[in-house]
Amino acid sequence: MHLLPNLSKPHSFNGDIVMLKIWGRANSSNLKKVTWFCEEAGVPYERIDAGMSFGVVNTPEYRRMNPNGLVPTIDDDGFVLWESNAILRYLGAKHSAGKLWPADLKVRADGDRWMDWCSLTLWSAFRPVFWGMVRTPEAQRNAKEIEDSSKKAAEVLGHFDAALAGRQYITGDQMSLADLCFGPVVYLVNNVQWKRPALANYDAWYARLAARPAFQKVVALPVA
Ligand SMILES: N[C@@H](CCC(=O)N[C@@H](CS)C(=O)NCC(=O)O)C(=O)O
Repeated sequence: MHLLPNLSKPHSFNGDIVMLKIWGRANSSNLKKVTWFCEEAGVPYERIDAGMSFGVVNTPEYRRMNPNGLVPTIDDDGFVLWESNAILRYLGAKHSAGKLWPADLKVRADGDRWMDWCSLTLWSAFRPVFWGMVRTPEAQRNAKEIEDSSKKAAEVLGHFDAALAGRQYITGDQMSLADLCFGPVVYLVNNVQWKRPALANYDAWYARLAARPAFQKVVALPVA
C-alpha cells in the first residue's frame, strides 16, 4: 500500500491544488476539529483514512511522522504536525488570523484555555461514558465507571455552561478555534445516551454550531 506517495508535494485533488494532507478516519473527534476548520476557512485539503479499522497508524512510514500512532497528523507542504489543538492553532494563524484565530491576545488566550480544558477536563471526564455506551457491548459495560464519569462530566459541563452565559460563542461574539475544538466533542455529548444535565446556555450555543453547513458535513456523522 502506498501511504505517502509523493504526498510531500502539492498535487491536485478534487480540482484544487492541495498543499495540506490530513491523516485520520472521518469519525475521529480530533480529526473532525481539523477538517471542520478547513471547511470553515476554505482551505483545500486531502483526508487520508487512518486509525482503527483503517490501520496505517502502525506502519513505519506513519510512525516516522507521528510516533504516537494516533490521528490526526497533517503534512502541510512538507511540514508535519500532530496534536489536534496545535494543528488548529497552526492552521488558524496561517489561514484565519483575526477571524477564527483571534487577533486580540487576551481573547486568544481565553480561547486557548478553553481548548486545553476541552481536551484535558471535558473529554477526560466524558470519554469513559462514550467508550462504555458506544464502543462496549452492553454485557461488558462497567456500570460504575459510566455512572462516576457521567457525574464528573455533568459537573464540568455545568462550569462550561456558566462560562457561556451572555456569549454567542466561547470567546465572545465571534466563532473561533475554541468552538471548533469543542464541536466534535459536544456532538458526542449530545448524541450518546447518558444522563446529561439541563444546560440552557450550552444548548443555545450548541444550536448555533450545529446549524452550520460545515458542521453538518464533517462533524455530524453517525456516532460509532
Ligand atoms: N491529543 C491527541 C489525541 C489523539 C487521539 O487520541 N486520537 C484518537 C482518535 S480521536 C486515535 O488516534 N485513536 C486511535 C485510532 O484511531 O486508531 C490529539 O488531540 O491529536
